[in-house]
Amino acid sequence: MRHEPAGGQRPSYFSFAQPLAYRGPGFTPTAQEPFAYRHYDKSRMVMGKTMEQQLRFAVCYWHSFGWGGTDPFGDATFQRPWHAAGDPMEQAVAKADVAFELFRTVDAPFFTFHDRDVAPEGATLAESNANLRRIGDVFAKKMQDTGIKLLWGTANLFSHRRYMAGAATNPDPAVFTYAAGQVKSVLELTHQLGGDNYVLWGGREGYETLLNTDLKRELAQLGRFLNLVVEHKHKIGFKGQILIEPKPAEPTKHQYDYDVATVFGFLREHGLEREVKVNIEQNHALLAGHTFEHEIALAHALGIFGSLDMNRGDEQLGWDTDQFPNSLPQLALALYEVLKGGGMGLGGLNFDAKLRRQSIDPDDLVWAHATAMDLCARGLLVAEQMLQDGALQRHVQARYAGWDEDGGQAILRGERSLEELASDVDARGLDPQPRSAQQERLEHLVNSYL
Ligand code: XLS
Ligand code: NI
Ligand code: NI
Repeated sequence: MRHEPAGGQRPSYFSFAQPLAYRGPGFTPTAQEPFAYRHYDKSRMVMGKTMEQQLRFAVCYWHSFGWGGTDPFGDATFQRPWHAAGDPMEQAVAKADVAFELFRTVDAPFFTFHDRDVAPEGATLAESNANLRRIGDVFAKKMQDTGIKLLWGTANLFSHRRYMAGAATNPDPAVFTYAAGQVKSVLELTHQLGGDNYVLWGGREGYETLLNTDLKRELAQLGRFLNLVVEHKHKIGFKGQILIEPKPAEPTKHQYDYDVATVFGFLREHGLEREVKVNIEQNHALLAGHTFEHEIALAHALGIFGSLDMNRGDEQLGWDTDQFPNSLPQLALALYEVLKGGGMGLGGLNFDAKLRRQSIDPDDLVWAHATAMDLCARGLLVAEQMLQDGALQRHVQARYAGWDEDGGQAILRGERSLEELASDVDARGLDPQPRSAQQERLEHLVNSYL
């Protein structure tokens, strides 16, 4: 059954009514209404903001509308109408129609895109940028009509063969220059569309082998590039955040933006730690050997938390499988760190997640996003409970209480030398006794909120 959109000439791509409703935890699916939100009650207040404001969900363009379902061994499985032969600009508009239909259906307030997801590459950069502008106008109109906003834009500096040896880190300065031209165009469009962030993911900013790589030069080039982006941001008056998305590897063997800690060191080196923040992705954290919550907590601690790419990896597959999130404990712990650190700010929860390639029905896109949104909402409620109950935080405070006393504070202020501390041991007869860190008890406590 297909619904006709109001006043629409085009039959709807999905079989769900728009937008999906909130019906509460007791909702029972029926044939007429197979899905409703049980937890995502967008106007419900959670720690001083509505759920919609806390979560700031975004649908990404590349996985949901760009990718055809290929994998290293197989061709496209989805066969979307806009993937068929035809005028590329007309196909881009058809794709935008369906994209906005999905945003409205699942009731996601934001979207994200790369330039090449939304508009075709032309024969020259000028032509590619003009194509992007034309789709930008289509977006502007749709955004005005629907109230849907742009969480972030980004430039694809990794698909075309000119970028095979990197964009900013390319051994050829002409490629650096070309990438600069592309980023300028997407940054300006992001600004015009009122985007809250601009993201840089350096998929090819790394190396395959050190045998042909001058690592020192490449890092310097990357720092220069980022400085140019920040300068241009200020020049055009873009008030959003510039974000780097860390990832340790893939497609390159080594990626310079390895993880949050590495990016922070890089930003310090180039004087950008107050200008640039991070967009943290669950699956990338995992590939770097961290948990998602570790990366979030560290970014908050360093003052560079920017936004989140929501997805999940697979325990058996060691690559970026970008699956939709579906583990409540994982989400709750991640959102606990977000709330504890002060919330999402200008960032949001972007579903940088793709369907499995056998999920070929249009409605699979709705199921994937809507069920992930509902689970994130549930995770947020668990995180709220964890914070409001306060037992975890009280435990941590008690554990460090000694540092809040005069002696601990004097050490931290730099008022005690190593000699003074050494003589203190004898003078005070110090004999510190270990105390249990109670991990199992705390894990039990967390499970009691789920
Ligand atoms: C790829 C990245 C990519 C960025 C945007 O692994 O996650 O999708 O989010 O370029
Ligand atoms: Ni991502
Ligand atoms: Ni990724």
